[in-house]
Amino acid sequence: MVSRAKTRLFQSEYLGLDSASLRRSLALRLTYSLAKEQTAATVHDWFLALAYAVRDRLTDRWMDTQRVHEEMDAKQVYYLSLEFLIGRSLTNGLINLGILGVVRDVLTEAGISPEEVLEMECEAGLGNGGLGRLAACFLDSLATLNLPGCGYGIRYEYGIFTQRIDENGAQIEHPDNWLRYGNPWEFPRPEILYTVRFGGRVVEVRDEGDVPRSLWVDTHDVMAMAYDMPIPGFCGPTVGSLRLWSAKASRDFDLDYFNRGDYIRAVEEKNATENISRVLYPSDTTDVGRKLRLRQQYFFVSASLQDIIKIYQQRHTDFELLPERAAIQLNDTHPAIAVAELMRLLVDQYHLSWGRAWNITRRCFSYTNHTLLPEALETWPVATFEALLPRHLQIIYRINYWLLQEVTHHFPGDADLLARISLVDERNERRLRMAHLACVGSHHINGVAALHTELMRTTIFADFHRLYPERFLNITNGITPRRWLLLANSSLAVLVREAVGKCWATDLNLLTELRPRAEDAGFREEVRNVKRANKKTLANFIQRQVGITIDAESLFDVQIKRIHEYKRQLLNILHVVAQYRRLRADPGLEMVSRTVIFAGKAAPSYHLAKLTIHLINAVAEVVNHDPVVGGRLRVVFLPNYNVTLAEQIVPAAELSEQISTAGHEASGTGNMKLALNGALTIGTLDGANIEIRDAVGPDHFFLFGLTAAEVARLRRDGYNPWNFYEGELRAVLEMIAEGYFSVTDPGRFRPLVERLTVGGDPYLVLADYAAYAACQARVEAVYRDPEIWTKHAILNIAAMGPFSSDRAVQEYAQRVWKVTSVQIPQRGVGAATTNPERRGPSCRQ
Ligand code: 26Q
Repeated sequence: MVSRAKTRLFQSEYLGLDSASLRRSLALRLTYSLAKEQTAATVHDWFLALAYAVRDRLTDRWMDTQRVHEEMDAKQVYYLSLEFLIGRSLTNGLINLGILGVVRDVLTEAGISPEEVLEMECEAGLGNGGLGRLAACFLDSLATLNLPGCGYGIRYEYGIFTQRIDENGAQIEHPDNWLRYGNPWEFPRPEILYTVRFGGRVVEVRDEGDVPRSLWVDTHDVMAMAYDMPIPGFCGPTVGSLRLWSAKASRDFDLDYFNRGDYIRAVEEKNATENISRVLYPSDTTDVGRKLRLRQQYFFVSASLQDIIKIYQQRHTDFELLPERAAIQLNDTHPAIAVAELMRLLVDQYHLSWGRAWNITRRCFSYTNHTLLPEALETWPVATFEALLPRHLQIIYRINYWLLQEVTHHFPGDADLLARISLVDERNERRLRMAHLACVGSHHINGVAALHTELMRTTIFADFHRLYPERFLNITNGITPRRWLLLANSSLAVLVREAVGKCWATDLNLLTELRPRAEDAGFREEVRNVKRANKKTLANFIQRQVGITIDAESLFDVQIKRIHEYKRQLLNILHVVAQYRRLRADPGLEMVSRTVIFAGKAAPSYHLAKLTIHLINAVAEVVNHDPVVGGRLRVVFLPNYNVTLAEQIVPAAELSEQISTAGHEASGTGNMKLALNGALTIGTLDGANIEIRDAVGPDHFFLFGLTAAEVARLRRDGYNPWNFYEGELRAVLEMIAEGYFSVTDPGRFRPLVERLTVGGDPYLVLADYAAYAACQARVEAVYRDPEIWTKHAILNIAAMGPFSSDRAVQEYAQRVWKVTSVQIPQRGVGAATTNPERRGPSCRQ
């Protein structure tokens, strides 16, 4: 065995953070990992060589982190999520190691363009949107705050689909084959392998002590194999982990067919089994009753819990202490089956009594809800569930029995309450309510913004709140300032550092020190210059991507998010059409020149969302080519919205569209990213908009529209969109319905107009239209004065401290998980001798 001291010596020689060490690493990696001469290396080879060089420098810290956590038997956070929308890792790794600048120089000296190299990376798009990106921001914060923890999810072979726009302007989905060229960030762990069972039946037996036991037999077994990714903290010693499971057919399963001589059948079965981890479901509402989705959920939950227990058992024999060593967070109901699975493991496998097992289980889990939309609340038909997980169904029934006993005890004689709270929805086809399972099995239940939590307490979970009021709490979402400011907008980051010092990236509340600078004309000028440069960069990008020439001096008005009716991209595009009509009616009209930028994916089966994309592109086609407009209005739909694209758009945005129907957007996090980068928000009183507005002050936020209470009242009293079908709005809707933007197929967009009229306009687009248009007029007036606009922008940035994911994660750690940070000794020798700068404070940049 080589001692750790010797290893460190090796590291100090080879894995330094100075340019000489990095140069040597790149050369070694090109030769020995890629077998390429420098002269023959492709840009992608350089990308891989650099990724390996970065990875090597994270690995020792990563192993230290794991060893120290193990030695200390530290309580760990296990973040269970079906989605982790990580994005690219290379720039993030370089920044967190503090070597982005050095590496740029090394590559440039070698005649390689650093930008081209960084562009080679395929992003890890293992999520649909906000919930998945939140999981990624939280992992970044966990590591940066030195909190012991690990994410668990699925290593999808195909992430969220690649969106292309066809020549007509419609969305086409392509598979996201992100692993095609290899993934330098993952460490396959073929030895970390668990069996996950499906199907079969349950037999009741008695063991040697005459104790009744349930045996789950005749199952179809799938193996879960671990792939680990390092998650570097920012300029600190901790490197956290993300463990993703991949499905592998079990060998026995194959052999059955092989032995019967059916080779083809054996291969087909193997593929079918491994389909479990093949693809991410590209929907952000329930893909109802999809069996594969339930398989995915149970697959990753079972593997993760087995892993958590194995880790626990390295130091403990008695399960009593499990809740003191493991805090398991359920990211929405997608992993809620974990409640039944932990019970099964404790009772069936480890022979704990039901009562003890339940007590332990309940103290391990906590649950975050991310949506109030009824169609997004997961339920499974009992029949589907029983076929796949018969033992879990029994366990859920037993949990339900005790739950209903408890309800009866506290609220005797209330049959309606029992029916509402039951884990089984008995109306129509019997279905299991996963949110109820998550609630009953968790010690804390949180919403993701103040309004959302309040609505949870008073609407969807009102009954649970009555039963368990102490379990409910709010933790407003946050975003990592490292990726969303330091990485995405380095020139603004430089200004911020000059103004408030270098620690802002780990102490975002320091941004409040920018407030007085709103009055400083010189600073305003600098902020404006940064924004102008970012806008030029985005304008060039748009030119290259979609061939549209835009005026870099125009107002960059941005709506970037999943396409969904409640997010109301239609409200925005209706207003664009209205502006276009005004220009046609009065070609000499004086208006602020605007570029309205959209990006976002629609679920492949969500027809109205896809049609909305089509409409946006159709309007763009007409508006952008009409000489009457003369550059005063441009509409751009940027295809394939993902983390990487967001990093390009966000720094250039000036107006942030957060216009969901009040009461529908649980939190939103794009709103935070845009405000942090100096965009002003036009928004409703929904989700975290409310808290953002409170933080920046009402004078620096463009508010419009009905409140959640007004929305509820209007719906209750009978909302009639025809009451708003008049004037300019009516003319706009008629233009769309009559085929102005679809001359070859005049009826194409009629379903959208019908949805807003005869269809009842479920998200109150027409009701809010007039207020929105009036608010946009106020936006225009303010934009005419760049000094005032910039003042508002600076005050927005200054108020973003509370929206750091560090604050959010810190709240979870203290209020929910009860975990504390663990100091990992800084690697004295390795890094420090070669780069004395690394001894500096942890917030060094
Ligand atoms: C469920 C069943 C079947 C298939 C897919 C799904 C599914 C997948 C993803 C359901 C929901 C999601 C994602 C939801 C989501 O992203 N919610 C967003 O979470 C953010 C983080 O809390 C909030 O900021 C957003 O407001 C919320 O919409």
